[in-house]
Amino acid sequence: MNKININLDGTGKKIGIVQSRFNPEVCDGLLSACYTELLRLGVKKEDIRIATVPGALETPLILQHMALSEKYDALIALGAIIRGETYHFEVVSNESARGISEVQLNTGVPVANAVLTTEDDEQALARMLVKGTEAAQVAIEMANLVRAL
Ligand code: INI
Repeated sequence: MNKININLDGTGKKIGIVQSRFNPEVCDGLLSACYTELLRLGVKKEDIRIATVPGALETPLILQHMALSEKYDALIALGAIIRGETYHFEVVSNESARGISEVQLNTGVPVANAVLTTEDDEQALARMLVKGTEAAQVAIEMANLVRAL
């Protein structure tokens, strides 16, 4: 079988992160876990660029700019949309997820989506470290997979 192995080696990879500032405690937790994991996987500090945006709805535009710059092997979206704090939870969740998916499909640059959507703060705080760590792994795996094809 000519199956491509999962490759989590981040050596030499250039990563762009877009971090939302809405629900900052959760977003900082996501970033901290994500950054730590990227370093553990072998990405150099100087190869990680971080941009912040006001909220999850602004994230796709900045991802798109990063993707079109051709400077990055993969991108990561970090954010938190919490139902208890918004009347338009569905709009923000759906539009942000749609925009993030569109960026990767339209540009060919992988985007790991770690925009949490939860019922309340407690759920978001409980998930942020795992989600941030997973986002780093997804970004490196997808960057290596795209390169291997
Ligand atoms: N943005 C978020 O990232 N999370 C939220 O929970 C949220 N709520 O609750 O509304 C949110 N709204 C702001 C939105 O992303 C935009 O920044 C705003 O609409 C301006 O364009």
